[in-house]
Amino acid sequence: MSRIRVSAFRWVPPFAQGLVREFRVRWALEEAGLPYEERLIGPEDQPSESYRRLQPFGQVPAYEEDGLVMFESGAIVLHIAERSEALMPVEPKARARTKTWMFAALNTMETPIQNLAEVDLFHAGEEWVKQRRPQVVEEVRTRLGELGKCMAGREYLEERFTAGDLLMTTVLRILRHTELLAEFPVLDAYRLRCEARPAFKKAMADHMAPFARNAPPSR
Ligand SMILES: N[C@@H](CCC(=O)N[C@@H](CS)C(=O)NCC(=O)O)C(=O)O
Repeated sequence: MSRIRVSAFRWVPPFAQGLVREFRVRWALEEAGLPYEERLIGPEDQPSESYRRLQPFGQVPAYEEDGLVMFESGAIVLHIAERSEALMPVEPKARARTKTWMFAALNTMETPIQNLAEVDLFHAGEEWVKQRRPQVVEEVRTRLGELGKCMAGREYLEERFTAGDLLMTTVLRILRHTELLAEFPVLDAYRLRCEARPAFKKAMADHMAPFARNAPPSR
């Protein structure tokens, strides 16, 4: 069996805990039943030459497997999904649809949702935010409304859980600091359905464990 290693932050502030992108990879590996090790890093590692060889932008996740090095959570999840029926059906059209939803999650949905997270979590209270935020919220609402229509009467984006749902759930979770998802009960129920999966829970416990161990002493 191949030896897989995934980079993760040793510690992040509470607002980011549960949202760091390496969680997607942990969840995919759990769904696929593939064991892995974590490579915990800190701010001192991010600019280092050795880490940049794994992740050119100094971010997490980086993924190592038998001499293969990958970065970008979406590409890594795709790599795992391509050899796991738990994440991607075998039938060619169903595979193409799975990939379609993976890109929709990361491109169409995550872009406006991440914009809102940036505004709220990194720039709260700044003068320009007062002007810009209402428009950003409307962009998110529009996309949630459209996705909600696709999900009406369905349990998953396609006939069964796939890597598309995995990525979509991790994107919808970014809105947890707002009430926006609650405006679309079908989407909130969908998120909860995906989060109830045993693989999600195991991956989340493993994602959170280093933060508890490495929390800075409170001042
Ligand atoms: N598109 C990248 C984004 C990765 C990313 O934004 N990682 C964040 C944590 S969620 C990070 O490492 N931030 C630190 C930094 O950018 O310096 C992916 O999906 O892998």
